[in-house]
Amino acid sequence: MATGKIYTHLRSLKSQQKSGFAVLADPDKIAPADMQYLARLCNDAGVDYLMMGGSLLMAHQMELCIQRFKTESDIPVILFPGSSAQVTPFADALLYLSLISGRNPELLIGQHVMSAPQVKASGLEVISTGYIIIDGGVQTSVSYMSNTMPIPADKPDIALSTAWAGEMQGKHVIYLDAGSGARKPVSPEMIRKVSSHIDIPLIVGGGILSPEKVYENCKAGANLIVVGNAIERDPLLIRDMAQAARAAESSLQ
Ligand code: 1GP
Repeated sequence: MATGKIYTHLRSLKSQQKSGFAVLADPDKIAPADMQYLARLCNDAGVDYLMMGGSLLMAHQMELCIQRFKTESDIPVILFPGSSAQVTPFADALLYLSLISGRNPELLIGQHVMSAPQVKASGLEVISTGYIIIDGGVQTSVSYMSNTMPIPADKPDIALSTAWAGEMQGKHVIYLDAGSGARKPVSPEMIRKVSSHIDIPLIVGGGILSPEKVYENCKAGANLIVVGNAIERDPLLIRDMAQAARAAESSLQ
């Protein structure tokens, strides 16, 4: 059983049928100079986590972004890496993603072997993640870059079977992702089906645009909601989205 601080929190959300909220910042899209403003918004909204990661990493400013964020906030930073080049000890934790909806051996185990010495030495809390891509109605960066086919959006049984396989392999969390900028986010039906049949925390992201959608997904059983694009466009959404995640949790008690 993993015992890190962040995983313990995610497990407690699961066992209490609660939900948290994470803001995803893409280091290629945000400037280090904007990180302190983002940190203050996250503090005021009671955001649970900042996630950092992207498909490319051309700007090479991720570490600086994390450092700037941390000058203003104690909110833990979780890496959501597009590749092993995005592993840095400046963060607090790492979603150690295995793309179990795909059949690309590099993303199931290859990159993990290559980066294992670096990850071991990093001191990061490692959260083993069964990463499942769901068709979001448009080709997203993640499905193109990973060269894998997403699970059809109307096949919750395949999503559940994949999540079960991940859980039985010992993954710590399952992440259902419609992909950044998805036209259709993961459906509440699929979230409910997967969440109600697994004992590990469920993270959900991709194409979530409104606080109402956050609320609906939390009610369906998501334990952590991740939003990137919508917040890039309108950072003031952070407050209402974080509030929606909290409201859904309290009405479940
Ligand atoms: C995290 O990839 C998503 O799972 C983020 O998606 O940028 O569409 O919110 P958005």
